[in-house]
Amino acid sequence: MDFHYDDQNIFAKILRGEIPNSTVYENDHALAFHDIQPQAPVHILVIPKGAYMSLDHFAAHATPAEQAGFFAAITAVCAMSDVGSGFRAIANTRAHGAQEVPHFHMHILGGRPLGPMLAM
Ligand code: DGP
Repeated sequence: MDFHYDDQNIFAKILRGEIPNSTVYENDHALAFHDIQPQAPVHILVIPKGAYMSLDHFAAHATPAEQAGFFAAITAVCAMSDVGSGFRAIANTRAHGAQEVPHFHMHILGGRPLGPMLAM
């Protein structure tokens, strides 16, 4: 797989401070912020600070420290959000996954029953 990263994507601009965001958590390797178009009472995006375009790119090439930092951010976001009754983590990937922003991000959705995984 040829993972091409476009550094003009909107999340790269957020990481460079060119566009504001509503940060909920940050560490050396990851940033978490509220989705601008929330689809549930909890809708937080967790992104790595490194230049990875997708989950499979991140899983294949991120360092152990980057991967640990990313999952520490997931842990923190879940601990500080209303997701004790459950949540959904989604990583839309490339065209068939309907990925709009080509910087790896995990959606954390919760705060209400979310229904079936896919609309048929
Ligand atoms: P997707 O790439 O399809 O997994 O979803 C991208 C998500 O990013 C979508 O739910 C809306 C959100 N989004 C797009 N632009 C911005 C932005 O400028 N700020 C924030 N906070 N979220 C954004």
